[in-house]
Parts: sequence; structure tokens; C-alpha cells
Amino acid sequence: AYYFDEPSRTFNEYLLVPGYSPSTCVPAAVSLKTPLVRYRKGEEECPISLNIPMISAIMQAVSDDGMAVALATEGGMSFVYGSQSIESQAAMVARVKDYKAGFVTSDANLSPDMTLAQVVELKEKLGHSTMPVTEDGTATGKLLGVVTERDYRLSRMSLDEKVADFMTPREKLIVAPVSTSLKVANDIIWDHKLNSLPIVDENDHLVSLVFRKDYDSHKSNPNEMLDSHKRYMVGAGINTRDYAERIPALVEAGVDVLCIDSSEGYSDWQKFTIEWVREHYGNTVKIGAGNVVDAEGFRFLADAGADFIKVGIGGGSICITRETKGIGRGQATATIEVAAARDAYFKETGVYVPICSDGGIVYDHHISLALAMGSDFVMLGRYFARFDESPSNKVMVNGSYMKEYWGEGSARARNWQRYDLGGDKKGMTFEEGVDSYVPYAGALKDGVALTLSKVRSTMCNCGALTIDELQDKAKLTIVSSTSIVEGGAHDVLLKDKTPYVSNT
Ligand code: MZP
Repeated sequence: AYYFDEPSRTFNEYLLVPGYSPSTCVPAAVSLKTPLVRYRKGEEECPISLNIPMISAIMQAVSDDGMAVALATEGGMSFVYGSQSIESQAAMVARVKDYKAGFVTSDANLSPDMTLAQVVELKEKLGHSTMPVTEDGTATGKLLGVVTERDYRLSRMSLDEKVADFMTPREKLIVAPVSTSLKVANDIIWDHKLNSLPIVDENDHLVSLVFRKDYDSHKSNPNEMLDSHKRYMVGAGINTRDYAERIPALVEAGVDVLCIDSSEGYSDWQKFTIEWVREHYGNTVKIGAGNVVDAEGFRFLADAGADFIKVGIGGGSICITRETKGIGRGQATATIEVAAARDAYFKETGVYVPICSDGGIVYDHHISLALAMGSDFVMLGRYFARFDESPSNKVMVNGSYMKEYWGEGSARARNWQRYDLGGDKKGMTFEEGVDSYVPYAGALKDGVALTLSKVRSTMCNCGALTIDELQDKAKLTIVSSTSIVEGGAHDVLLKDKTPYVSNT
């Protein structure tokens, strides 16, 4: 057997030691732009990059089309989960690519004559995730429509903002006939200089108009705004079994990047999958691979042609792989070793293959540590599952709001094959993930803004204005268990007895 010299360490065992910060090094000047796929660094632009170094995990409880739109709006990217039928995954990708300003509601039970009480009753029937829209924004106002929470998630606004928006009395609201097309609706909005957004049904017919705070600030004609609409980037998870059917469907739907989703990526199966992509699509289809936790695994996938490589086995918050199978490695150690292998590969070949630290980010500062250790971006599951925009249910547990969060290796996630595809009836033999709750954290936009403000601030403390510079300048120290205690509030009597829960 081979024994590694170093123990396997987690992010919590490291701290950054500040470096010199010139006066020009301020958070507002920090760029978090980072490459997503392989390229010849120094010779060409990376063909696909992210504006923020965050991607959302390939998980049922995290990345659907709603999450993809919300995260892409902030400059990151979601990888829509692959543990679903090819048709429904491709439909999610297509919805992200087709997404345009406006809300879609498919509720046929509405009538403008309904009273608010009737709407509330309907709301109960539809579930708690709906909002009535009334003419003047008051509780007694004439009903205009009901919008599902899911539709809100597909909007750029947080639900809270939307609720506040609807509940504020408005001077006027134009209601167009139900058959009005989205295009005509936008003309109405434009003509009346309304600060509104159209609500359309599945056939693009107008249901009603809602106000949108920032609409007036848009200088161009709304139609132009919708025809010139920037398409959001979206990724999708694939597996090493049905790729010959799944990939064409995803490519057809407009997917930007694929990623082989596996807890163990150092295998022929991943190599065969990448080879299949190259044979059928050349370099036009980008594909990430993983996960690996050492230099050997990185080299294997880089040589196989992976466009980016994910790092991490067993560190995910819902993961019990280390307990059930005894495999894995501390996330910090794995990231550091793979980053060194990535740099050596670049020196040797001139090709830069971005790496992604996947799983085990518990605090915001773990993101800064992962980047400093050489990660180009990070993949997060638990972090994103907590927001309004994740697909999972928001539930009340012991007086606090929680969101459900389950691993892809849990029975809950794996059952899809049996139910949706009529596949292996035997099912699995053991679980590698758990089903859990995570504290609800509101709107993604706010959470990501707060997290990144901390990352930018840390980078300035290290004298870095870019992620490249951070990796170059970072000074990292291992901390002893006693200094970890010193790092939190200690030797004081806390006034607020609520147990401390990190905002991540
Ligand atoms: P975290 O951000 O919740 O700590 O970790 C998310 C990551 O855990 C995912 O991106 C994936 O790599 C991994 N994962 C997902 N499901 C399981 C499981 O059921 C798992 N074991 O380990």
C-alpha cells in the first residue's frame, strides 16, 4: 500500500495570513471573473468564463431551471441535475435558454371576479407557493391573477420584493384581454410607460400585468429588450451510462456545458464518455469530469480531454461515502494537490484546465480558502439549497423555516430511475447520502451578494484584485485545534443565546 506523507486536511484547518494591501486594493476593484473550461492560457481567451466563481451542485434539491436563471443572473452557473428523465432535464435546459422577462402562470382556475377570500382558498388548494395579484395591490382589490412561487423564482426579483411590490397600492394597472400576445403586452407597457411586467400563460397569452420596479429605468423599447435578450448560460449533469441519448437531447436544448456527475471520476467510464463527445462533437461541446482527489486522477482526466475537473470525495454536507465505503480525502488537501497537478500540466502542455472544489464549503471564508488554494471556482450544494430559488420544499421545523436537502446518493434521489424510467427494479444496495433540512436563507441574490462581499474583502487583505493574483500571493497557515477555539467568540457570556448558525 501507498501511504501519503501528509494527513488529509479540511478547510477549517487553514487560515490566510494577510499580505500587503496597496491603497488601490479595494473590494469594488476586485474582479471575480474566472475560466470555466480548458484553454491555452496566455495565448487565447477562455471560451467560457464565469463572472463569479460559484456553480450550483448537480442535485435534485439544488439545480433546476429556476436556480439556473437566478444564479446565471448573478454571474455564476447551475448544472441542472441529471437524476431525472432525459426529456425533463432537456426541458429544464430549454426553459433556461428560452427564459425571457415576464412570468408564466398556467393556472386555469382563475376568474377576475373572485374575491380575495376565494383566492386565499384557491391558494390553499394550490399549495402555499402562490401569490394573488390584485388590481390596486390591496387585499380588497380586484383580483388579476395568481402567480406561482416557481414563477417568481424565474423572475429576477426575490419573492419578498415581489410581495412588497404587490402589496403597495398602485395608481393604475392596465389589464389587457387574455388573448393578448406577449409582444402586444409589451407594446401596451411601453405605450403607457408602465413599470410593469406581463404575466403570460403557457401559450404566451397575457394574463395580467405586474409592476416591476426597475422597468422604467430601462431605456430601450421592451420589445427590443425581449428580442435582444441575453441568453443565460446553463450547464447539465450527465452520467456514464445513457450519454449517447442524453447528450444529443441536452445539446439540442441549448446546454452550454456538460459535467459528468460521479463521486469517483478516475475511471475508464469517464474517459469513454469524453471520447464519445469528442468523436461526435469535436471541441464544440464542453464537458467537465470528476470527482478526483489527487494528482493522478487529475492527470488521467486532463489527458482524456476533460474541459474542467472537479475535486472532492466524501466532503459534501449530505455525504456519507467516507463512512460507508471508506474512500475520500480532506477537501483542502485534495484541492491543494490537484491545483499543483493542474499547474504542472499547464507548464508542460500550455493548456490550462480549470479545477473546481466541490462540496464541504461550510462558511463563506471556505470559498476564499478554496480559491487561494488553487481552485478556479467552487461547486456548492447545501449553500444554494437554502435559498428561495432552490427546487426543494420550504417547511417549518421546530419553529424555524427550513428547506429540504438530500444527497444524490440518498434513496430519495436514486428512486427516480425506478419510478421514471422503469429501470433497475432491484434499486441500490446501500446509500451514500442522507435526506436532511438546512436553514432557510431567503433570496439567492442577497445571500450571494453577502458571501461575495466577504470574499472580495479577504482578497483585498491578501493584496489581490483577481483570483489569479490571490492564488499567487496567498499565504496559508495550518491552525492548531486550540487556535480554532480562539477563532470564534470565546470567554464571554453571549447576550443572544440563539445558537450561532453561519449565514452560509
Ligand atoms: P455540499 O455543498 O452540500 O457540502 O456538497 C455538495 C456536493 O456533495 C455535490 O456537489 C456532490 O459532489 C456531493 N454529493 C451530492 N450527493 C451526495 C451524496 O448523496 C454527495 N453522497 O456526496
